[in-house]
Amino acid sequence: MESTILIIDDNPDTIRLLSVMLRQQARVLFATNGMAGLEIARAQRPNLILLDVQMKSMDGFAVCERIMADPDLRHCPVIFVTASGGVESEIACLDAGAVDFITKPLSGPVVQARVRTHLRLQAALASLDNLAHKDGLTGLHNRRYFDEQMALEIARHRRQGAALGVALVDVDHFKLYNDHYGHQMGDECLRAVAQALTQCTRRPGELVARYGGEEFVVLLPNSCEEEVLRYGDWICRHVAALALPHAASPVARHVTISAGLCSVAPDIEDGPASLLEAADKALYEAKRSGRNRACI
Ligand code: GH3
Ligand code: MG
Ligand code: MG
Ligand code: MG
Repeated sequence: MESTILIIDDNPDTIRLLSVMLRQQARVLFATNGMAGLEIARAQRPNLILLDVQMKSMDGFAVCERIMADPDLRHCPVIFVTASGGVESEIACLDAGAVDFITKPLSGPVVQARVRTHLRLQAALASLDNLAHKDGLTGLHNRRYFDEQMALEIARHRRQGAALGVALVDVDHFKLYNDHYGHQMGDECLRAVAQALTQCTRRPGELVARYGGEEFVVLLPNSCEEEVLRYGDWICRHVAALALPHAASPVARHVTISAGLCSVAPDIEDGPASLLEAADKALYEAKRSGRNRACI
């Protein structure tokens, strides 16, 4: 896939020059001031940013600081483009969080070589990040990522005194599914359930992850008991409505899920374990009372 580079520079001549140098290597976007650059970066998620140091309204250091403070952008490498060489300016650029800097006057081969190196590094890091945080079978986030996010969300909800919801989802009689249809079809079924759960996300901040085996977990920020229950009913109905055949199921002729829910305004005592434990108890109740349902 083609890489995207964003050039932020207040001098149109520099933008033109850099665009010509880089257009063989990547799709090039540009902005002529910091604010516009940040907006484009958030919308387009470039693979690399070339950032002018001296700009009128907001200088390159201020732009870089905002990039580094933005969780969605801070993994995007920044190369400063600076007129003033010298040790101090180089150190200032690297201290600001840039991966590299290029000094003017610009040399085509130097710009291309540095950009090539950093695009390669960025791609390698992105693929490592993907391996560390995604589940290979379903493409959902994995448990490691979920645990990290849940700890952050608990801290945030505790500060704000807001209710945080959790749903533990488990496919009903999945062992019988595998026994009847084979492991490969079982994998397909897990992918379909994962996709259905993703379709049921409504708000930004909701996170669906594969918790392990045929279990999924959903983090529902700012959700009270009533909202969490509504969500639980919805996903159970949505998965049942896929009508994936499950001839061996004692519950229905198709694949169903059970969901264990909880919603609390976390206090000092509540860590991830206590919320998950509450959801797990509710899941047990959903299983015990007949499956294909959500309990809280
Ligand atoms: P219950 O309704 O009580 O949840 O019954 P169950 O059969 O779903 O529960 P159980 O824990 O006995 O079985 C889970 C099964 O899920 C067993 C395991 O082989 C299967 N499983 C776990 N991970 C995978 C996977 O990645 N692919 C496939 N195909 N099967 C998996
Ligand atoms: Mg400038
Ligand atoms: Mg299970
Ligand atoms: Mg199960």
